[in-house]
Amino acid sequence: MHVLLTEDQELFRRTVREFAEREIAPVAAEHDENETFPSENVKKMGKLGLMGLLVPTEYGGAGAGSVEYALAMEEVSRADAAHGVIMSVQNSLVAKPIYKYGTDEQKRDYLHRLASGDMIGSFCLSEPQSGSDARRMQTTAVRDGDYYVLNGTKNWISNGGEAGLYIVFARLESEGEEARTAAFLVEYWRWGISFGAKEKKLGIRASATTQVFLKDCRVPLGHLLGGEGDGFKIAMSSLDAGRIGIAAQALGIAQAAFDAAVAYAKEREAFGQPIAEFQGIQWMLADMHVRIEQARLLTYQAALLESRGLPFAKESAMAKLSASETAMWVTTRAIQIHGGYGYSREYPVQRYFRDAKITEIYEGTSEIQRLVIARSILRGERPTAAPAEPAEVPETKTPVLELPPTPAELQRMMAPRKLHHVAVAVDSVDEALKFYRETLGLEEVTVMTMEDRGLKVVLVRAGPSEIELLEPLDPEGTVARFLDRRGPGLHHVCFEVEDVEKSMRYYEGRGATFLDPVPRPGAVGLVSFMPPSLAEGVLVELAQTSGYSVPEAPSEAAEPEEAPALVITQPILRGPGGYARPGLGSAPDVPAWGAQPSAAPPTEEEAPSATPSSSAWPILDTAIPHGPGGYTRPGLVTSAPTEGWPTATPTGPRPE
Ligand code: COS
Repeated sequence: MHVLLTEDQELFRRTVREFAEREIAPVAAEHDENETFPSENVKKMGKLGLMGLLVPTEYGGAGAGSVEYALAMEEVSRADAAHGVIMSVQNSLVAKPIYKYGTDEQKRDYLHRLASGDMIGSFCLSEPQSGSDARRMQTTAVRDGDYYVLNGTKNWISNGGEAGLYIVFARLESEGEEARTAAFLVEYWRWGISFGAKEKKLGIRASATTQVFLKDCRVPLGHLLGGEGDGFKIAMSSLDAGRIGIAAQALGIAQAAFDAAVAYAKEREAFGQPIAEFQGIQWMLADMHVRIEQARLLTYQAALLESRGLPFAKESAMAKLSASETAMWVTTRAIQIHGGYGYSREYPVQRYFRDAKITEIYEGTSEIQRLVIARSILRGERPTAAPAEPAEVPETKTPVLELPPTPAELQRMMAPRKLHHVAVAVDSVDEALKFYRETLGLEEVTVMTMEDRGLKVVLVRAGPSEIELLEPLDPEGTVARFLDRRGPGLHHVCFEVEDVEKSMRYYEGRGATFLDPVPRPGAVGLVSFMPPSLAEGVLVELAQTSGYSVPEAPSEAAEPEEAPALVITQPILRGPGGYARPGLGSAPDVPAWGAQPSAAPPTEEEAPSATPSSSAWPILDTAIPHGPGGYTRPGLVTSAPTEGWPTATPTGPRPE
């Protein structure tokens, strides 16, 4: 654990590292090679909270401080510096100045969207003729009624063309007065803003860098950030904080190169031993490590000062100067250690080297950092205070990030925990229970009547799983219809899952469907059914049993009435599904399920598990008035023998 960090901050760092190694590192080379903006990953970063780390929670951000921001920047940039710059511009150059200097309305309008990553931000200060000498900007803003009209060209604009919101700095043109500067919030869709082609850069090639053109671009007065005349100071104070992020970005690049160099040195052999055994390599690695740690201490120092509301402009310049020069130094040596392989684009170390260079240039060159440090030494702690700074530093916290699970973790999480029960549709639960109790010696755990579903349900414990006996009370219910069509037997299998709703969404993503769009209360918990068409004719139930209490069984269910004595007047034979039941006689031909010409088509829930062979089973040829459970079903209501398999769905009240 680093001496300047808390345990929570270390945990936070580990989470970001895991995310970056999983989501960013694997695609970094491809985005670099193709110079493509990593939009998908930006969305994921937004979801995790990285795009709004510095935005207070009241505006939908993570409410983190500068230290967490530095940690996240380092870890993201260790995987890919281009992702790092997208995140740094968003946080320190756009969201933070809006929070610091924006009106309530501006905060409300933009911070939530920036924090979620739905909107990307961009900071437009540099111009073709002014980079380091930022005060010489030529872009103008002229007030015209309720609008400012902006004209000019901005250069090297990170997130250019990808961003939805641009903070544009401009000189206010007003006659007779000394030129003052101002900052404006300009959305991408405003008339008069346009973007140049993507710059062809040496490094951070996945990030978008373009020119931004402003041609008579009208922005409402309410889009002025801070006051008239505050522009340069807002830019400077934003860059002070931004430089902590760039220092951390450089650290991440250096760390990635160092890690690669150590691994390679241990693996690569020369003159009969791993090159890590040579003192020349060892000293290089030692020096690289020391310089990285020096830069890290300076970076954390600047971040700590900022998060405590103390002056930090000099320290952030020192951190950026040190870390960026370290990144160049370390990546150069990392390539040297890799030898010829280091020069090949097959290895990532050359990307680190190319990416490192920009950290010595943007958000103030190394020369500007030296100038800021020297001025601070010679003139005092910091320049005149930035405008409209809030007196208090907002309270920050180390966010607990929730990493989305990996596909393998997700599969493990969503996998059925166990077979919860096998459900059997029966004519009489009491009769069936006799068998389970008396013959198999199993005991029922629950007996309940589910009025709303027209069912009597008994659960019998059988080892770690259960058997669910379903007796229809409602003649129109699905179980009654199931019995009518198929007779007693397997109705469904039920798997226990941790969270049935999440499982539904997960399995839907894998092509499954459910009978209900959302889970419903069932006998064993919150449940949802997959239609039999999915699993070779078997209805599959998912049940979330934890955190769900089974409705109390009505008192009569506690002491179940004696089942009405079964009067078997007909020989017990087999139905078309092969089940044995009273009252079914034999008959030579049974049409197959799908072949019943006038039968109502089985619903998904009651569909048969398999098509029985038409010749295998004898047919119902005599009728009984109703099933022993007392419900009416087709083919059982008439006293006259029926022709073939029943075709009508019963109607009318259930016989008492
Ligand atoms: N925070 C707040 N205010 C600041 C400030 C800071 N860090 N730095 C300067 N200011 C204020 C000063 O206090 C001064 O205010 P007053 O006019 O009220 O006295 C005003 O800004 C001008 O300051 P200064 O005279 O120091 O400005 P300079 O033009 O001499 O230069 C440097 C300042 C060189 C430090 C500045 O231009 C700079 O940082 N340039 C680099 C810009 C940069 O990083 N570009 C990259 C673009 S982003 S990729």
